[in-house]
Order: sequence, then C-alpha cells, then structure tokens
Amino acid sequence: MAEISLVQGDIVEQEVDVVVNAANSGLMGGGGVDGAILRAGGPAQLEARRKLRDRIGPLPTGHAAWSEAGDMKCRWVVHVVGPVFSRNENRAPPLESCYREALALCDELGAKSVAFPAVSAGIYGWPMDSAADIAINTVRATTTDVEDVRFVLFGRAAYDEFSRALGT
Ligand code: AR6
Repeated sequence: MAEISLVQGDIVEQEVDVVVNAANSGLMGGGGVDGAILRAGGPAQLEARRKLRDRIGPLPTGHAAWSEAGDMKCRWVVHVVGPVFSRNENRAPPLESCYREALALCDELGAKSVAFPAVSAGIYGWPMDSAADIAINTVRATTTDVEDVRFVLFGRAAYDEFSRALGT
C-alpha cells in the first residue's frame, strides 16, 4: 500500500518519478498548475504533449494520459482532466477516476513515486475541503505498486484541508 504524505509547496520542484498535471482536454497548457508544469518542462514537454494530443485527440474529463516531462526533474507527466465543479450535479465520480487512472498509469510506467496537485480545486472551482476528501479517500481505496504518493499543495489553507482529510 502506498504511503501518503503532504507537502506545502510547488509541484514542479518535487523529485518524483511522475508529476500529475491538472490539465484541460486540449492538453496544450493553461493556467494554474498546468502552466507551471509546461514552463518547467520547456519546449521538449510541449512537443511531447503535441504528439500525445495528435495520437489520442482531446482527453475526456475523468481520464488520464502520460507524456514525457521534458526539462522537469521527473520522468513523466500524467495529465488528468478534472471536472469543473457544479452545485447541481454530482461530479465526484470523474474526479475520483482522475486519481484512479493516474495511479494505474503510474503502475504501467513502473513509477514508484508520484506527486499530485489538488485536481479541480483551482480554476475549476471545486471546494478544497471536498476536493481533499475525494483525493485522499480515492488514493487510499486504490490498489497500486506506487510506494510514495505525495500531495503537493499550494498554500496553507489547502495543506490544512488535506491534513484534516488524511487525519493527521
Ligand atoms: N504547485 C502545486 N499546486 C499548484 C501550483 C503549483 N505550481 N499551481 C497551482 N496550484 P488549477 P484545476 C494549485 O487551477 O482547478 C488550467 O488552466 C492551485 O492553487 O491548476 O483542475 C488547466 O489547463 C489549486 O489548489 O487546476 C485547466 O484548464 C490546484 O493546484 C484548468 O486550469 C489546482 O488548481 C484546471 O483547473
């Protein structure tokens, strides 16, 4: 079973096999964590993303796909597309699926360590307390060969919500 830990900081600085990106379906970059990961990965990651997109087309919400990381310290970036938060519709299932599919891809790649951001909890508007519960509960319930699962949170408030969800 994976050991889950929390870090307050910038996900692009993590020394892990895989960094998970909160992407959009187009896969070619955006704001938030996606922009930071693409800047850190440079032109080589942009090219890897272009090849991925040309091969698979738009990545649907709730799904994951990997590309090379370019100039980042990690070996691979696993892109997931979280759902936009809705008050009228329960979109927890696709958010859970982002974490499950990302871990399954890590297993295929043979990755032993992975850093996740709080998927959907920024531009996509998901309340941090609920995003944290879903992230932690889903990873706990997923069987994986990954040994080190790290949630990398931007800011104290996000860190505190994940800490509560983890029970630490
Ligand atoms: N390291 C760790 N966490 C970060 C970093 C970072 N460098 N930068 C932001 N966060 P978001 P989403 C936090 O908006 O809600 C993009 O345009 C941030 O504070 O990155 O899934 C994509 O292309 C928040 O807590 O992702 C999509 O269009 C969390 O990461 C859309 O945004 C996620 O915020 C995806 O929106």
